[in-house]
Amino acid sequence: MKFAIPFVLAVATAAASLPAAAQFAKPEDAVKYRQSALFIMSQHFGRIGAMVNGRVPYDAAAAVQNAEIVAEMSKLPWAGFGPGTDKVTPTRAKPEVWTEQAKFKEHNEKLVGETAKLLAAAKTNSLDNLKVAFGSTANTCKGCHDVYRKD
Ligand code: ASC
Repeated sequence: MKFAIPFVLAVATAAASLPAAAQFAKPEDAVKYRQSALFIMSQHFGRIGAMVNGRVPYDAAAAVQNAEIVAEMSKLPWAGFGPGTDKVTPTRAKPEVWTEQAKFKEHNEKLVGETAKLLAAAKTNSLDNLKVAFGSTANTCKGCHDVYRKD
């Protein structure tokens, strides 16, 4: 299935503005949703990483397109960690996600802020700016994974 990026972004934006809880028919859907959003985010973040690390040539327009998707996707996974979703397997999420909700939320908000900065950096059309923002965003991913992900 192929969706135009504006459509995906419109859906993502609409979803992000809804209340976080009780939008899923069953907990398994919530888990699939959060894992899917994280997967899409990592694919597009990885494409920026390939440019930043010189594995593919720097393409300013592609960097912006990828960063737009990363920034939108970063808003989505958190709705999928609601009550009851801690019992669904398989998952790499640690129980602390649910027992330390306020701290976990701080990590969520940090990531959303970092990906907005990543997009802003991409729009400057400067590879140097992109490198800095990519590194900072990657550290934010890792900072949460180190505490809340099993591997
Ligand atoms: C990625 C990806 C992550 C982060 C993390 C950064 O591309 O899939 O989980 O970057 O590795 O430290």
